[in-house]
Amino acid sequence: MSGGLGFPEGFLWGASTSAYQVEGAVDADGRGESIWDRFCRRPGAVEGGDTGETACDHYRRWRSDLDLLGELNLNAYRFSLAWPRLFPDGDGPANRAGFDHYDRLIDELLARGVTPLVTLYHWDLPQALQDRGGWRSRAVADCFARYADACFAAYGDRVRHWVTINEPWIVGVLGHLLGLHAPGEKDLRAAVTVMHHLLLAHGRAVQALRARRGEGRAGVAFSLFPNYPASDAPADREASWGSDGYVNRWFLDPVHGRGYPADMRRRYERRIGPLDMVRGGDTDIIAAGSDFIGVNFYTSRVMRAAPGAEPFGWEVAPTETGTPVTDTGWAIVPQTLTDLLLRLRADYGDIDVYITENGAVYSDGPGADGAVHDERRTRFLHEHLAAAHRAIDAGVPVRGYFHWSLLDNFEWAMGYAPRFGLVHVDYPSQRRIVKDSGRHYARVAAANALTPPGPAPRSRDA
Ligand code: IFM
Repeated sequence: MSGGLGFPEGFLWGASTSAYQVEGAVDADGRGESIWDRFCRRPGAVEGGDTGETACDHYRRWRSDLDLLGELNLNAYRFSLAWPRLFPDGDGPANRAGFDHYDRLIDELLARGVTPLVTLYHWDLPQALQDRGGWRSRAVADCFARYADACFAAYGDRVRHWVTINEPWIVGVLGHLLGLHAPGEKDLRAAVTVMHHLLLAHGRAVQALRARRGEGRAGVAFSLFPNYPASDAPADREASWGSDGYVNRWFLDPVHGRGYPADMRRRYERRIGPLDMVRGGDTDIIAAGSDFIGVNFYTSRVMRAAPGAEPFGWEVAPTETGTPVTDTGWAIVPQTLTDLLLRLRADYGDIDVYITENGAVYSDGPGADGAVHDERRTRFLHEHLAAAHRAIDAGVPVRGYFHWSLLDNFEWAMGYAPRFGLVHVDYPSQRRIVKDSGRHYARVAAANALTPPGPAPRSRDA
């Protein structure tokens, strides 16, 4: 550590994307259909009828997008492999053109001195597997293990960092309980089954990675939300602890060797009966030995009791007046990231942590001078890096930070309106403009230290 607000030597400074959100080119080079291609065609499923058909055209523009990483001085890039590009039918013959695409991308990253952090599953399940039951089917966890192993075989000589599954809670709850994400189901039992199979898939993939005896390291990127009670009332404290079980412990505990938390098991059993999707030996597979915790952090939850509220009789309390929020209304309380990181070490030990996502929606676009003065994102970024730094100072082994996102992109059911990028994308022309926040981040990454957000030099078109 270089002292002051310096970060540890070798710290990974990165940005994240995911295939369906940026690649476009959904019919190119033999790619198969994904559940998101299908879901986007469902009337009313996505704001404005948007789809990932073109997105940021990253599949074709990836080289110039890597130039942007250079402009931001980043030494790491997190992206996901599109399963349907590699195995168009999910589990059938491999698609050489798909494998070649990521081969080139990985080689070019390494040639530029950028460490790839590769996500295997960021929500674009091959539709052919959905037709066989999707993640509700235990067999899909086996398909995932074969897919993961093929990726380890193809890229494991160059890729050391693997995120197996991105945000199993979101896949379960938004995709299978609330129907807001693909495949659009609304059934609590399906959600719990899916979440279990995702964790099983993670464990099976880790076993496959270990069997190769290489240097690869793997972890899950969890969507983590620190929870706080709205008051000292026992019912609110119970709501906060229960919510922590629902969104955090249900995933962290089994993956990190503690098994499913008993309080949450009871809650689910009361609602859906026996959890017979969890078979003997599963929890050992799930705990097969992750090498790091991936933290996707956006906001925290202040919880209060709400008898009758689905699914467990609690709700998120309204954000207190005066608390800053993003343009999607998510409360910004950076200290809660420090709390979360400290808690991970207290509960799960000295395991490495990567902040695999952190970011905010701000809709600022180019001004009259052609630059994007997204002062609020710069502040958000700066305050969250300071929060991570406090945890590092207290001894939490945070090894890297990946901002969500490199580019404005397809924000799932919300379409293209929410903008998360360090780089602005003008979708009709596909022109990129590095935002002021990106320039601030570039200075921090170059210094490996948190420098004060200064006046940004004029942005130029990429
Ligand atoms: O865009 C998503 C990403 O795909 C998963 N994590 C949260 C981001 C912002 O909502």
